[in-house]
Amino acid sequence: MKAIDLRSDTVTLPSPEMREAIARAELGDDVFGDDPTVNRLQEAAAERLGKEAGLLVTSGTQGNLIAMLAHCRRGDEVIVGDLSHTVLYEVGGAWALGGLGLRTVRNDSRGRLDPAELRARIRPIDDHFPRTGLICLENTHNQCGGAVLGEEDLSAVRDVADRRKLPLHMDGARVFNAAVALGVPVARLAAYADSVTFCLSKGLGCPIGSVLCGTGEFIASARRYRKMLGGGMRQAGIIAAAGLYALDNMVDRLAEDHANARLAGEGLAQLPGVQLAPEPQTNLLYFTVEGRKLPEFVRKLGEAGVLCFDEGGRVRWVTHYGIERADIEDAVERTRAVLAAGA
Ligand code: TLP
Repeated sequence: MKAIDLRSDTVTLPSPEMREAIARAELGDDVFGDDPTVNRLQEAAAERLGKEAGLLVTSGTQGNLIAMLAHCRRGDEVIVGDLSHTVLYEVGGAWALGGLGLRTVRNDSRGRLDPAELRARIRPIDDHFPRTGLICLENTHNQCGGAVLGEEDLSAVRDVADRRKLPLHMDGARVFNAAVALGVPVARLAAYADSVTFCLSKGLGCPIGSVLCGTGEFIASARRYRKMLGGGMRQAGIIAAAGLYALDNMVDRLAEDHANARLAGEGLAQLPGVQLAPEPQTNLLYFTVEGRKLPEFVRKLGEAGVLCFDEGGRVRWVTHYGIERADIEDAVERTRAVLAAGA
């Protein structure tokens, strides 16, 4: 039985063409700035996002932490959504390594921040308070079901940031999914943020890496923090070659992943007790199953060859390169059988 791995879009394996690009990559020592492939990726990524410069980093977590360090001073507070990946899943790096506080604002069900609530969380200038140093947004929003923040949502937050003269960072781990879902160039979304991290290792199908983009001055500072965090890599063109290939060849196909998530949603919604939570907008699909113990249900799905996670009361399926329409149909049928067997 073929395993259908829906745990994350991070499980994607490089395509034969991507492996070919990796094998052919021209290399140098990137800590000396000598790796031509890394340099090309950083330029291509920055151009694509409409920013001055880019920096290849090891992961989305490292990119977000570097952005917080480079925008803020020790002791500052960073405002983040209460359901953001940064506050939930990045090991508290901002606190532990940066001496930065994370101050949360409620994310609504679509991953948005209410401008009035956001304004109220920004600290007044006062000797008693930490300084607010940065606002962060997440697009697409993982815990909010892969929800897309559109230009209106982004501009509302940008407006608050501008009025309070605060920088805005976007955790755009899946920002290309957002752009494809909206049918706009990714630069349109990136334009609302001073810095953006996007992941190569998720829907874009690369084995490793993320790129942080921003102004030239910001990236120069980010580069120092990357080194401090042990992220100065050497012949990293091996990684960058995959990224360059992905920017040219793996972006438009994200629409297939979105269509597959919708297909999965339609199939699952027909099954007894299954409730989508919420309707999928991109490649992430969350659902609840009434009257079942989820850890047990997810274990039974695994035994049936449908690999996925129980994310605190919801099941998550993620569609990605390597998962075809037929796999989704199969996964829904296997789920139907698991439910019928009473798991
Ligand atoms: N998300 C992973 C897990 O950590 C949960 C996943 O499978 O979805 N921002 C967002 C919005 C993310 O979803 C992730 C990874 C990251 C940042 C961190 O990226 P990495 O894993 O490269 O550090």
